[in-house]
Amino acid sequence: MRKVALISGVTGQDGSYLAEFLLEKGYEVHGIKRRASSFNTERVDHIYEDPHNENPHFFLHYGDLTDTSNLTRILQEVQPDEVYNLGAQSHVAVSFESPEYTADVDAIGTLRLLEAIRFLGLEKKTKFYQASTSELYGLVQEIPQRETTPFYPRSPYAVAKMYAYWITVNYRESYGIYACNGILFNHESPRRGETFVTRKITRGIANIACGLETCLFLGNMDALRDWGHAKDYVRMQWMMLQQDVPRDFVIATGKQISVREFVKLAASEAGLSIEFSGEGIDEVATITKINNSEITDVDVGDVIVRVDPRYFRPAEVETLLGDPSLAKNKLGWEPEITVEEMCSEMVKSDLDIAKRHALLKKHGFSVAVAKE
Ligand code: NDP
Ligand code: GDR
Repeated sequence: MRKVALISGVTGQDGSYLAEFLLEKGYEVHGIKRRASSFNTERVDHIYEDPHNENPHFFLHYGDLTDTSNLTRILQEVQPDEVYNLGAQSHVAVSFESPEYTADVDAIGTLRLLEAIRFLGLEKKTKFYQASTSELYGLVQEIPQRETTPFYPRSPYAVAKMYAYWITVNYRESYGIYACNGILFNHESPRRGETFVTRKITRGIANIACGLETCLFLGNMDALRDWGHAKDYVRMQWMMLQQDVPRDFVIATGKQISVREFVKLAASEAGLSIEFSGEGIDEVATITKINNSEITDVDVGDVIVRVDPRYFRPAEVETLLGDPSLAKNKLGWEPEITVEEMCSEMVKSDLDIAKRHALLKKHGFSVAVAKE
């Protein structure tokens, strides 16, 4: 009998990598996708299977974390061995704009899934993974952060995720559900949403190198993050559900760099040496050398990064650095991809896209370049 997994947020970065990973392990994978006015399955289109095929392994269900009856019906139909709750309004800055919706999806959405497990009597059958976050540490109380570090959330997103963290612990302790939290630090990939800072940077640099944009506008460049690769992190999500006893783990690389350093890394991957100068909102990055003969649309001396205070957050998380020792000691998990390798993969992928867009533009087709 093959195992059955249900993934909320299957159309997102992690959901798509996790679905691939579980399919390779022989699972039957069910994903929840939201109804949208245009296609939103780009990240999973390559694993889509015609449901008319004999013995398909991958299924998509319309659903929403704000809809209790819908979630309960999907769980009843699928009878999953494992539920991965990855669905969320996952953008910290957006959570300040839409705090109530973020709480509904990220906090109460988690409760709805756990209640559905209980209501359907699946407590002994279904294991539950909750996508918790390093944002819980917020205003950092200890460096590096580990499983025992106190939480101090700094955004509506983080506060909602704190509810989700504790309701997961509570349902484990109250009803004996195999439920656990992966406290994941930032993880990225070429599939990262375009408005998170790493992808915004790799995409912006690629667009600049191909003459599609002239300047990248960023917020707080001093922020320090512990950045890993999503592929390493979804492997750990699965490992956490394969233990005898459920437990919460910090997943991180144990290294941190600033947003500014990530910009330098991305520029250098694209063949541009840059230097930062100025302070505060006047800080800029200027090209000092061009190391790639294919780049003809920019010159030495061009300013390609500026600060836009619009991207500052009402409350910022300045520094995050995780201690993944427990995951290493108890599960044998270690990240395999470094931040440099990840940045290189992201820049290459965004350069391919930008080159294609530049070609389209040259031949008279309009190309939308999102600025967020
Ligand atoms: P993404 O933003 O890429 O994906 C989020 C997914 O949730 C998408 O599939 C999205 O659907 C779906 N979603 C959003 N709102 C709803 C809703 N109301 N009902 C159902 N589904 C919804 O996030 P990631 O893949 O990067 O992250 C996965 C999870 O891990 C999230 O919960 C995030 O908060 C958490 N996390 C992420 C970290 C990271 O660094 N990436 C670190 C720590 C935690 P659609 O495609 O239609 O928008
Ligand atoms: P984060 O990721 O808030 O850590 O949440 P994000 O990439 O959005 O920001 C990281 C840091 O970069 C600073 N920053 C900018 N951020 C964005 N998005 N855009 C900018 O222009 C910009 N300039 C500077 C931010 O202020 C911040 O300090 C991510 C999400 O995936 C969450 O879902 C997840 O829980 C956490 O990581 C761990």
